[in-house]
Amino acid sequence: MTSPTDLSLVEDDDAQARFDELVAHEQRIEPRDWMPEAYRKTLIRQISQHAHSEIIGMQPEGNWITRAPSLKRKAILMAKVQDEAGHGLYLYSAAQTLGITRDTMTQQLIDGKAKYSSIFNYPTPTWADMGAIGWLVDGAAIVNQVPLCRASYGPYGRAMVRICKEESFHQRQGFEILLQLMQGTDEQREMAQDAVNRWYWPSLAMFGPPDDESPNSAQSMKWKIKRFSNDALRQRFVGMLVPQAEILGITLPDPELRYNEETGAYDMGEIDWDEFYEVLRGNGPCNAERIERRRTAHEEGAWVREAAAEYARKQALRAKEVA
Ligand code: BYC
Repeated sequence: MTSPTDLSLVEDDDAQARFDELVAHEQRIEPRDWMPEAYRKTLIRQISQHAHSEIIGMQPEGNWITRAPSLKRKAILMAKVQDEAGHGLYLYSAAQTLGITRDTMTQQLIDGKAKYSSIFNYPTPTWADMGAIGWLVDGAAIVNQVPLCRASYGPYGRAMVRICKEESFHQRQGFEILLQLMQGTDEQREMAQDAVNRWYWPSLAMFGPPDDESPNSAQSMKWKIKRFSNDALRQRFVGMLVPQAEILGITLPDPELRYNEETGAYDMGEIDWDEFYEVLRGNGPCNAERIERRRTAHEEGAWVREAAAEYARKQALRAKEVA
């Protein structure tokens, strides 16, 4: 005789087989589908961290909106920062389909319990930082995120398609800021080079720890959430930067960087992984400031959330009265 527990095991086995088959055949897993608990958890982890990165990522650039050097630059920068807010919202929505609420994710962020990209814990002291962020940070984001458009989880992959389109505009605007500075005065060229010197290594670290120290990669690749390893994407990024740096006339600050004919890839110097882990532990130059700013904005925005909820309540009441 089969007990109820045995039956649920049989069901789970069938569901697991169906899930495996969908993933193997490049089909999408949708919110209504059964999925292993570990797959759900991994997605919530990655998508919520990604959403937080977009939201915190508004701060380093937001710093320059009121000080942009021209009306045109200000309008472009404002549009870009608004795009980041939009990316955060698509991603929070995708994460919500997995059974976590936006309130919970926000609370985790402002309590300092959630991770977000290490890159946004560095300061933006000059206008050239807007160029370096666009060229390097958004450039890294594109290389990392284009493969995520094919992530096995439907809502995540679809959100990434829209995000990647906007990221390419972001990357170009950064490149163009640097290009203009590099065609300017000696002082402007120095400012551009200095910004690239400061953002280059942290942008390489954005791809995550080396493959042999990346605990999540193997499983995420089996599930087809990630399609390439951290090191493979980092390598692709450097290959993309070298010819662009030549056009800009900017030097990438790695004396060990050279093309290796045998491997067909660039050899590069060692990333400062101690610095990376320190930033992840909350000890980067701007971690505390970023979280504090987010917490304040959340608290100061409470009246907007309350007003929206009250408006929705009144609308629902009115609809009921009419019916
Ligand atoms: N910063 O096993 P691993 C943007 C963590 S948004 C902080 O390799 P995984 C943009 C990792 O979470 C940029 N933490 O992990 C926005 C894990 O910790 P937990 C964000 C990092 O998930 C505005 C541990 O280290 N992009 O571009 O397989 C303006 C071990 O790592 C970082 C995304 O989120 C880091 N850099 O791979 C402009 C893309 N790297 O969770 C631009 C989506 C690693 O086990 N995410 N960690 O405690 C991904 O592709 C992957 O999550 C990662 C890491 C490649 C980042």
